Amino acid sequence: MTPNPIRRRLAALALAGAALAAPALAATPAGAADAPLSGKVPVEVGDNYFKPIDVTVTAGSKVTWTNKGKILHSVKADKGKPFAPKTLAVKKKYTVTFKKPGTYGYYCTFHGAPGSGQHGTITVVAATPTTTTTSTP
Ligand SMILES: [Cu+2]
Repeated sequence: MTPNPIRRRLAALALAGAALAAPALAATPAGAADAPLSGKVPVEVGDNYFKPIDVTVTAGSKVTWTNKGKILHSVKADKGKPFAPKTLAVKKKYTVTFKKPGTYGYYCTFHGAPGSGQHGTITVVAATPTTTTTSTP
């Protein structure tokens, strides 16, 4: 039996396809980084940091801070009261639903201050569907 030439050709095409797909995948993170998150959005509270530091969500999203560190932390808005301040013991969670678009800086009262130290930002954008960057199926 001789090897099936059509099979060979298909295999070659599959390899070529994989090679072509690679640059497309590499190109996506640049745009995806700025895309707002929605639904349930986790933020890690570590020992003297928030991760990610800056989060962009759509209005109506729930942001949940979880203290994954070994010491006590807190979450308090830089100014005003867009949400109630909260002290977070180890392993505790705190969820806030952000309804109004805006930029909300917050900090840990033990290890930060407005705009510095253990500090983070939640940016809330209107929930209108602006997914124009969706790639072809
Ligand atoms: Cu802290």
